[in-house]
Amino acid sequence: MKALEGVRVLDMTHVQSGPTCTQLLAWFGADVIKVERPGSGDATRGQLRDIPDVDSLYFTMLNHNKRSITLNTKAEKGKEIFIKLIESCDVLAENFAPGALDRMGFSWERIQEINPRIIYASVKGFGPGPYQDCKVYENVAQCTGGEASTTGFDDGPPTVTGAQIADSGTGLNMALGIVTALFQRETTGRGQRVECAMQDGVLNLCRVKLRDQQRLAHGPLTEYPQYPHGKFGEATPRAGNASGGGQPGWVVKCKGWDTDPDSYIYVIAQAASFDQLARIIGHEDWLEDPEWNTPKARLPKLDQMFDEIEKWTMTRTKFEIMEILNPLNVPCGPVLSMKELAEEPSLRETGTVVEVDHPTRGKYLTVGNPIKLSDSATTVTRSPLLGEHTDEILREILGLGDDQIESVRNEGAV
Ligand code: CAO
Repeated sequence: MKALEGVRVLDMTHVQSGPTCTQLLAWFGADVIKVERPGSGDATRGQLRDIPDVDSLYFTMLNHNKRSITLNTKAEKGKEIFIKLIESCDVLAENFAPGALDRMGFSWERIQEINPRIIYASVKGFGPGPYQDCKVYENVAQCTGGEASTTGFDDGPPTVTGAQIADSGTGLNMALGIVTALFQRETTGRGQRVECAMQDGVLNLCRVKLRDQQRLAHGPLTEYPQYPHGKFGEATPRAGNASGGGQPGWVVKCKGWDTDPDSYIYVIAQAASFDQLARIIGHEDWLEDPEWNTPKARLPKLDQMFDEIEKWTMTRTKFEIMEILNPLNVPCGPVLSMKELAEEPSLRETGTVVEVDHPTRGKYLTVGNPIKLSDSATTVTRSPLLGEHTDEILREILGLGDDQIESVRNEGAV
């Protein structure tokens, strides 16, 4: 039995943030019914296509283990079917532009009237406030949530990150919100509203930068590369590759860096293992030198320290360094390319990278469930074709017969 078996989700999500959430619920065993507009479906089916007329990887990698029904929720007959689906589902998840569901005639009040036990969960770009009506995509939220202003180098522009912290990050938040609401429903018997703003989600992940904003009032941020030679302004600056924690860290070059753009490793020069690090890089002299042998003494010259570390790391590959430094308790991590991650056998073994077969695309790789439950193992199954389960759902959940299905189809509702 899967953890969420018996939970039925009416999935009105599209693009990335919402589908990330409902895919997780599906991986935990929920029956996720993806409602898509007849004809086109989720816009990502056709975006960034690598193979003509085949669902894109963008879509397939976000919609595993779901069923798809096409339904025009703006048509009268479509609304009737939608109401029946609301009645029979535990969760309604959506991430349309603000007010879209209301405009279809389905406000939270109306949804509760139809099914008081339903959990109605939404992702929006912003919470209540001046921007609440805005449409938002990933990088917009990275900019408005504090990520961009704090990422990049001091002398460069604000930088967005390749990790989809706003979309997939907020999807994770919504999944937790839904499961928590389901848990509370066990006691109250009532559903509730779950609202997740992408700006809030990004800011939550930038918590340490708001920490640093407040520390600025009490002096320079000594672990930032701006210290001691550069200037601090009024806001948390961009910290390059400096560690966000209390131990200094930086990305340094490894053997092969001049031809391989990913020949780098992140090294953390934590106090607890500094002696071992100094010895291995050939700086035993630092151990007795008061200019170097305390964290405080090293702080104003972290750039110099990492230059010395780099002289050593440039003589070894990133994997050799991993083998050498870890036994010395020096935390470090090779910069792994997507190619290396895709080929890593241990990630295949744990189901974090999975090969999936698709009827029109063939085999492709995806990222499986990053959350492993011992009693609810995840099996990743392919994403549905557009409307693949329309008849099945109309029959099974609405109890329609062949003639009725034919009739709603002729009306253009599905
Ligand atoms: N039947 C009938 N109509 C449907 C439908 C269906 N099954 N599914 C969607 N529609 C309609 C919607 O009701 C909406 O109509 P109105 O404009 O008349 O209300 C319309 O399709 C388009 O929906 P949208 O406005 O959400 O889509 P968009 O492409 O213009 O905007 C996005 C996309 C992502 C910017 C917007 O949905 C948004 O801001 N969502 C919230 C934030 C979010 O999740 N962003 C992350 C996206 S991932 O990068």
